[in-house]
Amino acid sequence: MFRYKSIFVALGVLCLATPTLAATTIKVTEDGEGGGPMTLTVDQPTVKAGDVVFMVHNDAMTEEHEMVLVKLKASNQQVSVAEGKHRVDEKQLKSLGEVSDLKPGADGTLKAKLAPGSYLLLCNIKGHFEAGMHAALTVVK
Ligand SMILES: [Cu+2]
Repeated sequence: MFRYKSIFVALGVLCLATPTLAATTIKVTEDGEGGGPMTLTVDQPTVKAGDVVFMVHNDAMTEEHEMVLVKLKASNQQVSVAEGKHRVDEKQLKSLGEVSDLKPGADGTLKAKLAPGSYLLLCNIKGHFEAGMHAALTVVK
């Protein structure tokens, strides 16, 4: 009987440990100074559905950045800046969280549970989306 009990305990530990082990880490690098081109890049454009940790690094020298995670309705959904505002209207989008006010050289993390679909990462500080700060992320089963 003792042997069976040990197996059940071992299974229980495995089940508890699995979610942490399954989390996918996505490295996001942001760069660019005011008035120049800016970038937001991901180290993998396609990941499996489930727990994801975004590790965001601001590689700029003087510019503050942020990262907003948005779920798109479809892969071809057009996202653009509101006319005259130089920012994306976040009310029109489904935001799943963000890393905000990331100082030059700083790091931030965002955890999310992602279902299969199309996502967009963007920096919505005034003018930054237009300067190039957006990247697509595809989540598959
Ligand atoms: Cu930015």
